[in-house]
Amino acid sequence: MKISKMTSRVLLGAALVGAAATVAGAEETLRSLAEERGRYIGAILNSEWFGGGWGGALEPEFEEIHKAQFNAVVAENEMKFDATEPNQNTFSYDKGDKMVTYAQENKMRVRGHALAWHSQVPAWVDNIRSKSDLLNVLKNHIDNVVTHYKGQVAEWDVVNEAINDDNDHGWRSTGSVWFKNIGAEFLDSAFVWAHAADPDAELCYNDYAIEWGIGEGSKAGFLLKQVDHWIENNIPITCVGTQTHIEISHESTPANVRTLAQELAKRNIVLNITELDIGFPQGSASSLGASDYEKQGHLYRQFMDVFLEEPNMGEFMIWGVTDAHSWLDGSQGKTQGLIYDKQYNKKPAYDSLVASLKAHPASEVKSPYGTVTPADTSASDTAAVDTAAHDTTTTSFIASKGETLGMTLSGRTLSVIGANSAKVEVFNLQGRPVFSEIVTKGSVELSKLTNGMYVVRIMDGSRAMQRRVVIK
Ligand code: 9MR
Repeated sequence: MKISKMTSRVLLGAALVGAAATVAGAEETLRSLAEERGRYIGAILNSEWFGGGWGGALEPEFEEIHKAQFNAVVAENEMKFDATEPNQNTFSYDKGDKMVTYAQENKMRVRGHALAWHSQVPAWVDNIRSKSDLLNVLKNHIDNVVTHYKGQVAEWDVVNEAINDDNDHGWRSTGSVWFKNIGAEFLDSAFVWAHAADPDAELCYNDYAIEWGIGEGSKAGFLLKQVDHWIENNIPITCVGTQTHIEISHESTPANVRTLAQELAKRNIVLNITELDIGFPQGSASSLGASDYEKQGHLYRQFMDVFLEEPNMGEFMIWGVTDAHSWLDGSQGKTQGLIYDKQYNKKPAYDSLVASLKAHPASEVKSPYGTVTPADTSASDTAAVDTAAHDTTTTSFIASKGETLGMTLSGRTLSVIGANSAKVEVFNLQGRPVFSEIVTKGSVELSKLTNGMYVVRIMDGSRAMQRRVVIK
């Protein structure tokens, strides 16, 4: 295992706390409130912002709000297959790179969306029929894209929308070049290849309509069985994304998301809300009144309540910022689903999110990214080893350079580098401690842990480091 690179976990935490510092004393925002709670709140980015589209560049308010209110981003279209590999083995990263640069400048976490998806694949892929050719294409795509963004994209939607919409709730069989020609193994392979390309990235299965309960015949019920299959077979999935494109009448969905989160928590899997919008019926905009927007706010709040109360939820991503620019009006028969109106005024939904955040004190909100929150954006430098100073009065880690502390994992033997004696702690993905020992002879056997992913923290006096490991 290489230790000459800061872990993505350090980078992510760095983004969280580093940005919190910049807003200290400044106006309270969704971002500052989420950061205090160790959570991410985000919205899409799109190339229109960077010029062109929607009849021109976006209004300046878009970017101002985006930077102030969010600490996470996802590209609306620019990291999809058709955007990143428009011609075979010719990769195009310009637009995605711009977004990553913007995210880094503004200390935001980046979600990568999406590697294996039936939609938005270029014609050259859709025309391939040979299983082995397609496996090669998918592997090459994942290798290249994930490697390009290694250490910069914290989390990938490795597979997107692969479950059928029909009531049989098997895998999507029509319209998917991947499933039709490869079969279900394309999903397993995609996770394995993404993990090989960036072992520190969180890897998600992302889908819509999994906010409809986990009962017999449900998409989420089918997904849970697949998650069990993946865990049993050491397929490196770490998270599920519930897109949550819903309508104002879908009042049961927040409770369903809670149920799904709790089921996934039993499996050590994080649940993120990845594409939230709550639309009204198309054409209704002119007749909507204050009570309608209050109702929309109430639903937004319930999602935020669930998000903050379930310890294995980490990201709350909204599929847009303002109703002036949303995919809903164009293609979904829905409208007015976001938290800013067309004139960039905050809607009741915005206030509801703030109210929910304030109602959940930071001390009571757990973070799925472990109990540790690394700071200092300088952590994005490639230091010689992962290092951090541990502040014992809080659970936060403060990254510092120039120290040498590291670890290697070989099989189940964890070796400490750069310290004669150190405390080794292992946490599951919910941040719960599962192992703790003072190591005096350089290494420790993690023999009692079940197979899976963990966060290992090593402390030697004021020096500390952590990284995610996979135990097989
Ligand atoms: O918002 C995206 C829109 O601009 C694209 O035209 C559309 C094409 O498929 O994809 C939209 O984003 C989708 C996302 O990638 C996956 N989940 C559903 C989103 C809304 O359709």
